[in-house]
Amino acid sequence: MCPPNSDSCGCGSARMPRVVIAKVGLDGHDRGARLVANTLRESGMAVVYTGLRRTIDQVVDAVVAHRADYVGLSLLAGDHMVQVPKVIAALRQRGAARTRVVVGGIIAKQQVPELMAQGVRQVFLPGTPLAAVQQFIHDDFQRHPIEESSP
Ligand code: B12
Repeated sequence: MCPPNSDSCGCGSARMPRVVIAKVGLDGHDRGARLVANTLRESGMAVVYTGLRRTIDQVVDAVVAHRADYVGLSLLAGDHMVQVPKVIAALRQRGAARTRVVVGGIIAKQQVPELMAQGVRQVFLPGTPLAAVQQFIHDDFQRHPIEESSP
C-alpha cells in the first residue's frame, strides 16, 4: 500500500497514477464517486472529480487535460451499457486510448463480462470495499505501468 502524498511509494512504480472520476448523463447519485475519489486521493494518487451530470466530451476533456491513466465512471442510473461504450469510443477518437476505464455502480453481474469485452479494465459492484478499489488501481498500474510518452 502506498503512503499518502508520495510521488512514488517505493513499490516499484515510477510514479503514482493519475485518475479522473466522472459522472456522465443525468445520474444524480454521487456518494460512491466522491468516496472513491477521496480514497484514491488520500492514498497519494492525483485525482480529479468531474462533478455531476457531465457530457462525454467534458469527461474526455478532463482526461486529456489531466493526462489521466485511469478514468473511473460511476453509473447508478441504469444507462451504463450505453454510456460506457460511448466513453471508450470518445477516448479513442481523442487520442486518449492509453487511459484505462474502470466502472462502478448499480450494474448487474451478468453485464460485467460484456463491459470487460468492450475494454473496461475492471467493474466494481455495490459493497466493494473502498480499499479494494485503491488496491486494484495501485496493483494494476504497478504491474502494467503506462509510459508518459504513450499515445
Ligand atoms: C442514496 C440513494 C439516492 C440518493 C442519492 C444521494 C446522492 N447524492 O448520491 C437520492 C435520494 C437523491 C436518490 C435519488 C434517486 N434514486 Co437512488 N438510491 C440511493 C441508494 C439507496 C444508495 C446509493 C448510495 O449512495 N450508495 C452508497 C455508495 C457508497 O455506493 P455506490 O454508489 O454503489 O458505490 C460503491 C460501488 O458501486 C462502487 N462504485 C460506485 N461508483 C464507482 C466509481 C468508480 C470509479 C469505482 C472504481 C467504483 C465505484 O464503489 C462504491 C463503494 O463500494 C440506492 C440503492 C442502493 N442500495 O444502492 C438507490 C438507487 C441507486 N436509486 C435509484 C433510483 C431509481 C433513484 C431515483 C430515480 C428515484 C426517483 N424516482 O426519484 C432518483 C434519481 C435521482 C437522480 N437525479 O439521479 C435506483 C436505481 C435503479 C437502477 N439503476 O436501475 C436504486 C438502485 C434504488 C433501487 N433499488 O431501485 N437515490
